[in-house]
Amino acid sequence: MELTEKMTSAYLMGLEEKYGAHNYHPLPVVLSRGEGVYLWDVEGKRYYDFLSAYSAVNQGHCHPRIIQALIDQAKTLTLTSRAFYNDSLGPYEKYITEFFGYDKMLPMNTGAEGVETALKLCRKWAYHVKGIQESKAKVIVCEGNFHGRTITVISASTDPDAREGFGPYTPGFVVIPYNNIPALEKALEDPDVAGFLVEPIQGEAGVFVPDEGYLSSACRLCQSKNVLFIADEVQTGLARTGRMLACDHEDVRPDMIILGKALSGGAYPISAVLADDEVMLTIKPGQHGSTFGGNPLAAKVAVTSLQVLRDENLAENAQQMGQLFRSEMKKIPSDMIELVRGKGLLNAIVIKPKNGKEAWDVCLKMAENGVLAKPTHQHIIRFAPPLVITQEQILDAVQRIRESILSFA
Ligand code: IF1
Repeated sequence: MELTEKMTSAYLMGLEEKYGAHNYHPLPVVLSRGEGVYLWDVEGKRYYDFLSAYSAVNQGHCHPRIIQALIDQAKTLTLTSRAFYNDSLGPYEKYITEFFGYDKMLPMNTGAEGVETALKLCRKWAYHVKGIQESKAKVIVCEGNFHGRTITVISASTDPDAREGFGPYTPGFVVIPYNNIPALEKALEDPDVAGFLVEPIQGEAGVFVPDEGYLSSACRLCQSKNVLFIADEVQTGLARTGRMLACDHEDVRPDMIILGKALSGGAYPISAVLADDEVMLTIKPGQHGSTFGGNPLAAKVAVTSLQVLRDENLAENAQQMGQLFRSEMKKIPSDMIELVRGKGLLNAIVIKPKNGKEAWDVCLKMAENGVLAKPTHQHIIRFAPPLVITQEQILDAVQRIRESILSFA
């Protein structure tokens, strides 16, 4: 394709600089095509995608079956609103509730909306089932959490960038340290606590994997205090960590599960909350919803996205390729790599700055060498490729990462 003035990376980055809000600081790469584990920029350079749109593209970019489902339904019926029934939502609800083993599912669009929905269900359940006094319900959250960007969700955040300057904040959140059972035990002594919202692995905080047993102990403690254990699996779910849900590693069955991102394979904003009737039926007609929630296009795309995860054994592949990735990364002879951690194909390295070079510089060098990843916080680089990645691709990508890091020696 002839690169006209209009198509260069520089020109396109200039457009965003001039006409777009500056709410991100992207790596200077302008992408124009994706397929499987690969992305191409406008100049035609190919990259391994080691971010997967923050784990929304677990099935690989533009998965043929997902795209075909999108196209077929897009030509048929995209949106009816929930003022009427449609022929796709019921089958989707049946499929996903049987897939994960829950009574019901409430369909939304973004992950943050899924978290907001879970918080509203938790509060309704608190007042109508647990018997907490109206407007007194509290939800426990963890330091370092990331659950989205709405004002209520950032009211639970401890990250200054996510929350400063957006007050006044939604009350009712109790913050405890992550991966700390005694702290949870103490917080659960408050009879007004209705729920514990937690990421099975803290993604944004830097892929913090809690101690073995943390999730199961936390879930048991919540059950003993009649408090809802709410797992935010928006990033860790859908095969990313080597099991269909990260909670599956400890055989934990949360009272509520929040899904998003890869629920559509990156083709469309789709999120979902799963719960049993005691919680789900506390919300009555007219008390919650959204224009696009549960639309026929999302329903067909979500079912196909889940089928692909299962048919292609992507959790198993994530488990195996993740182990290979971590073992190969640990062989890189560089004191810039302080540690390698993660589960399945949700991994991160902590970079020790060297000669003034830090994680951002490593990511720029990796981009030069054909691997895309981005720092989370200043010194941590998250590596999360699509779960369809092969052994050969892992080894090739690690070699490029190795060259990039050793170039700072
Ligand atoms: C951004 C972070 C990741 C999430 C969990 C809910 C949501 C997210 C565990 C909300 C979304 C995205 C949001 C995006 C970047 C990315 C991110 F860096 F922000 F923190 F992945 F770690 N729960 N995470 O990770 O889902 O509303 O975005 O669909 O806001 O910069 P959403």
